[in-house]
Amino acid sequence: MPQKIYIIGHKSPDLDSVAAAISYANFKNKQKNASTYIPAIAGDINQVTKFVLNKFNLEAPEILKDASGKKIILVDHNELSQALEGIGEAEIVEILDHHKLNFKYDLPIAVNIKPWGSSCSILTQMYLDNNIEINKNLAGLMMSAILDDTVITKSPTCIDKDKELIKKLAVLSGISDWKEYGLEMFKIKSSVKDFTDMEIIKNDFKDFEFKAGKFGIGQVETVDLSEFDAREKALSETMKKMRAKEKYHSVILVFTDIINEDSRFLIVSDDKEKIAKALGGELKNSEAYTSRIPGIMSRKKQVVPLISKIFDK
Ligand SMILES: [Mn+2]
Repeated sequence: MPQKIYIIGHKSPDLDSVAAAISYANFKNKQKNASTYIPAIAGDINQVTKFVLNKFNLEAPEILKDASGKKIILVDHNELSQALEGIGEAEIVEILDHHKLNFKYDLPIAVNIKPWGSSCSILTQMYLDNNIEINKNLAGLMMSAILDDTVITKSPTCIDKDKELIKKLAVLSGISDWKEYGLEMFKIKSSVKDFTDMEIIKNDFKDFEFKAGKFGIGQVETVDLSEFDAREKALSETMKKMRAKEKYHSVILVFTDIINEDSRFLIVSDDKEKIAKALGGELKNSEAYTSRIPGIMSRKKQVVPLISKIFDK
């Protein structure tokens, strides 16, 4: 029996973490080796992932609830606080990622981290370098993930390599106008009217361990920020409950307007003034909404470094 190795992205899976698991498992299974690679996800897929999988006739990977005793390849994350349950009792065999490294392990393992716009950019380049065919649907999936992570190339995390790969994948997938297609994706991401407050918060939410404590930072990328005006009080109440229950130092929700290319923040913390200041903004009202902060679009490259500068020393 070939041994099974699961390839899995982070909790609250976004499109890139799902697409990276699917495309890396396919890549590995195309190569001659004794193992079977199984794409997996650490939770339910979000609405844009559903749309993209459906569009390209692909199935959602199986949900893996517990990693204990399993062989695991982590994609699109390396901080164990973001990984699925039981990861401490799993055998991690490899990491492929594009986030800051915060990982310690007792054994030598293969680590492939590049400061590129998405995990699927790294994977697309690996397919090209190894002359492995990228079929139409896989090309569409990986292109969609790069467009999602780079906010249709507008994010400061997007590099020239990402743009080059998007163009190649656009040809392979038969989607000629990738910008228009990207906007269609982001309109789907923005439609959260039917979501509960908790669903909005948890839709794209990550934990970060800083010296001051655990921060939970969620992000909503939208084409219309005003959709959230009426919900700010309810959202902050839910975040307060979450903070108490799960012992967060702070819970922050980032609302990013991808058209205006700015963000505003809802902050639940004893240090909300300090956090708003660290982000370059100020608190607007009692619900701790900041003013719009121009140019801030990336949690990874802007929000987390600005906060860790103050709270991780
Ligand atoms: Mn990613």
